[in-house]
Amino acid sequence: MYKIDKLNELAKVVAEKREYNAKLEPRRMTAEEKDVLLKTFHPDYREDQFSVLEVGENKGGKVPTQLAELLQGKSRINPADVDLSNPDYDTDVLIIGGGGAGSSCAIEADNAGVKAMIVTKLRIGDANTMMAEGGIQAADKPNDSPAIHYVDAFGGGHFAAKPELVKKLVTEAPDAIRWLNELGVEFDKDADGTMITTHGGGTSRKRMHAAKDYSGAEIMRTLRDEVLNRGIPVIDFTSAIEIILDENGKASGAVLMNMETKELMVARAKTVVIATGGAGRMHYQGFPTSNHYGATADGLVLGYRAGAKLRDVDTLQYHPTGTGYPEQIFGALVTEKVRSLGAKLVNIDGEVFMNPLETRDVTASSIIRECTARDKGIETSLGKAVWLDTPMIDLIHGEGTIEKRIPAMLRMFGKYGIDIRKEPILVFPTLHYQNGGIDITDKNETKVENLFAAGEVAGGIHGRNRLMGNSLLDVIVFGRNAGIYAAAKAKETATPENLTLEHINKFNAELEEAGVNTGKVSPMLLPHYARDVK
Ligand code: MEZ
Repeated sequence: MYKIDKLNELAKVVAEKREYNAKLEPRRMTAEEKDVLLKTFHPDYREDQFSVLEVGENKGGKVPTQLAELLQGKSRINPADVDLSNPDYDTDVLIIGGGGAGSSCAIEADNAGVKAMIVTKLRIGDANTMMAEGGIQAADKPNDSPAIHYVDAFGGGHFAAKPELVKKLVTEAPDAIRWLNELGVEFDKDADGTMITTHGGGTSRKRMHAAKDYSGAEIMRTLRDEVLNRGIPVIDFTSAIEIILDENGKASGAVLMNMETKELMVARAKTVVIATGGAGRMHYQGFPTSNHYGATADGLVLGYRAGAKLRDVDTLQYHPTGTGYPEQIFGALVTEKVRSLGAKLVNIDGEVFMNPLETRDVTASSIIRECTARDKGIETSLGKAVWLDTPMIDLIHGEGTIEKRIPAMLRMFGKYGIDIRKEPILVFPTLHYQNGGIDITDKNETKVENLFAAGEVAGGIHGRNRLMGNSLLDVIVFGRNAGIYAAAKAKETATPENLTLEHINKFNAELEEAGVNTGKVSPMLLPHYARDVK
């Protein structure tokens, strides 16, 4: 039976070995070792948790079972009930999603001189961007280069990403940092103004730029201010529930739903950008999540029903260090920066069981192995976990480092009486990121003409595993590009006529023909434990 006193007792073992462990340099695993580890312990390899799609562009493809239920779910609307002849909104670029990608997109579309409009089911900034902690990668130091960043990111993603997307990600990274810096993001800098950079798992150079351990919140604050200061319209508490096409199958707007009144509205647009973020709140395989409340895979559903193709959606990222204890913050993110700063992962015997800066899939799998097959986890009220020896940071870098570099972590645990400067913390993997998504070109185009995608909802950038700090980077690089390309396309597109939702009838007919009835209505919009939004 789990007891707090017992935990405190076990933590003493970690303290006793701290000095010794701090000096250890655990070896990296070989490629073969990683391969076996992943196949045995990574949740992506649990075949019983996946289903094969029976309709749509990815027919025959494997996706998590909960996602299959939504992708093959019923629309929230009967197309016959929606009057498309008199749109409530008319714009050039309709951006679905008010996170980092949607906001960056809106700013660039605005720069291009077109009318852009954001629609978001919660409020602008209520997004995974806001939740990102540790930093954003960019190879902008003399010892680094986009080519080295490319090798890290492409290799870290098991060579499964689209090379042209990785190239774009890394080559445009330095400019993304410059852009954010000029917009007003308060990056950590040395006294001479040089940006402070650190390592992340799988990076061969220190290229993680951060604003303490609330980098995403700082970036989102800046982007949100910029969108609002420019007067770009933001329709909040309003979700997009279907993409509208025109008679030629081009994206031409979206059906919107007011989240409180359930009133339906129509937004007509020359181009549409899906920037709805991820899927952590699907809690695949019963995992807790580090994600924002609205991360329910909506964009995948919107895109799929309209005819877009998905890729790599059978691969999810379980961030190795979700909070394992206490209950109030179970699954909340413990930033990788904690490990970048030197804290090591330790088992019940006080043993450092791996190099803490292996890539995330490998680290998560090692922790799962420690807690299952090796039975070296620490039992809490919530299951097993391993130690992350946070006091090691001040031991290595000097007193005050934790307070200065990871104040949000100090505060988050401090609220529950845990002083991470003095005590190790308990961690276990948490559902963090959707590695795949809507298949895009290097111009953010989907398979549906005039339909673009950006940010976590887009696939192909990270392959089958994403490195720390490449997500904040992705939302900026591909968010900005989406704004540029969607605006350019809007300029050469006439106001769409003959809007239609016939593709929904067709999709329903396909489902019926295949005998698929998942009993789910989609997009989901809010987690299953939210107040009913049906
Ligand atoms: O990119 C991320 O997911 C990130 C920066 C997370 C973190 O550990 O802080």
